[in-house]
Amino acid sequence: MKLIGSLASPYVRKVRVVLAEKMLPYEFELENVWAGETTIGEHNPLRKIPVLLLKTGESVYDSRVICHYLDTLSPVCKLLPSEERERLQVRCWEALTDGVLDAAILARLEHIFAGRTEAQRSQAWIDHQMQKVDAGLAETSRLLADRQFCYGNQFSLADIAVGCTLGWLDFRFPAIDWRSRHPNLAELQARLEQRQSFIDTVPV
Ligand code: GSF
Repeated sequence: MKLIGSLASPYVRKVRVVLAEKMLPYEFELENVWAGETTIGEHNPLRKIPVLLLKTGESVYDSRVICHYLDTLSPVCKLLPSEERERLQVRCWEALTDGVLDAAILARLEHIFAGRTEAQRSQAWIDHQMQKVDAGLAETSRLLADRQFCYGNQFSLADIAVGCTLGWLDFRFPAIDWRSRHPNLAELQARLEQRQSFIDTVPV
């Protein structure tokens, strides 16, 4: 398998952490989707990373689809429960925390997207997105409460997804003081950051 992605993308990081936790071998190809000469469109018409290329030549996207597929490939470190109702809960965690990322990335793009001038930038749009980030983090913290893991009594895809979101916020939005607002998320993140899979995929 070959994973196409970048070292900074939190969605790609989620997939890399899953691959590491499940001890699945893969090739990693770096791609800058923002460069004019990007060829990512050959594998994903949406021109987004991550993309997983299977040995059959098929391409798989997006990160959630990839992670759910990877979990079926090996019994090592099961990341999604086998019972459908429980799987739904883990998927909801992932949707919530990926949604925080989606909003934060839209806000960031409003600042950095090439071709956008200062005058074209909409503070109202940025505020709209950042409200979602705040509300999503508050809900994540409420759902975690005083538990050690996001879902149930063991490490799952929910923890990986939340950890990648919080790690990316530290990377791109260091001014957001989510740790003092949500000490339980800070504790979760401190535990996650000790895992080798997280250490090996710190965003740069
Ligand atoms: C989001 C992927 C994404 O936005 C997923 O895979 O989970 N729901 C998808 N990737 C970004 C890179 S990043 O911000 O992590 C991307 O490829 N953006 C290129 C574009 O043209 O939007």
